[in-house]
Amino acid sequence: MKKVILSVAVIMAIGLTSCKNETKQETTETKTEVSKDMAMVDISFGVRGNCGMCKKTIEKAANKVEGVANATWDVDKKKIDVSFDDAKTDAMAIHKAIAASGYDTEKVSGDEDAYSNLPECCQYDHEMMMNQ
Ligand SMILES: [Cu+2]
Repeated sequence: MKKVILSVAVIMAIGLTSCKNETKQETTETKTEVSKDMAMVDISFGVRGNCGMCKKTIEKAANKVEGVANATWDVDKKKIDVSFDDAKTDAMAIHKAIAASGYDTEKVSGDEDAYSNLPECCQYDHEMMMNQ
């Protein structure tokens, strides 16, 4: 009798686990469909910076903005490409987030405190040409 109860419990546990897995998969699929429907906007604008460390800081700041899907800064061109959901944010919010991390953009100058806290090699020239 105990064995029967045990095997019933095992079957139920397996059943529950597989149910959970199926639910998870469905949720993922739904999410993918939603993101396909989102209106993504691509923009690019100038951002001053020097090196790979700047790249990390700038991209991290841009990616932190809710609605930003992807941000890539080009060290040679001093330019960032950003894809974002324009229902959630706008270009100005991204400019401001990057400026708050210490970096000049075309529209907003970098926060001075954040700039002075950057590693010395990252303290770029404020006269530097950008968006080349
Ligand atoms: Cu740097």
